[in-house]
Amino acid sequence: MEENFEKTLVLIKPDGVQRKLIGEIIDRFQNRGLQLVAAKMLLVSRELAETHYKEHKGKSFYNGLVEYITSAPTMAMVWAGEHAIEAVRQTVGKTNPLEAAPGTIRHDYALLTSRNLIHASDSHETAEREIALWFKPEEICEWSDQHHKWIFGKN
Ligand code: 3AN
Repeated sequence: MEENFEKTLVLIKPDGVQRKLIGEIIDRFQNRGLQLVAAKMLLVSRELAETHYKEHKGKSFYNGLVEYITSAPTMAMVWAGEHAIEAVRQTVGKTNPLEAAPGTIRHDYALLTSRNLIHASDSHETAEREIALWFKPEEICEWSDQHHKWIFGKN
């Protein structure tokens, strides 16, 4: 496996699920060449939400953030590929949808930071911790992607 091959956690938060954007969001990552290796829909418990967002505890938006993520089902996924962490963050766009570049998911489908549709891991350490928090090892499906050499080929 290439040295830059990474896995990253992506959550389609309750606004994305309710607004029927799951297909569109999955399409964007797949079209880019990323590989889906785990997926499940769940109603997030308060405990999971608080652990996931623990670095925001004490901030003005923390309680609202926990309410939001636990309010309706979330679609949790793991995406893989070379530089997947950076590539996913780029496709998602900046935290504030008004600052997100045109063509990014947050720009194209959202207007407010408090309803910005997606969570994506922001570093190697975070990705590792978050994948382990949301998925059991046996829920991650390592499969051989036949398009791999056409997406990650080197000349
Ligand atoms: P990102 O999701 O882009 O990594 P973080 O980690 O700074 O951004 O924030 C996590 C989540 O907290 C955001 N996706 C958003 O839902 C919420 N959030 C962050 N800042 C604010 C804010 N100022 N007001 C409301 N919600 C916020």
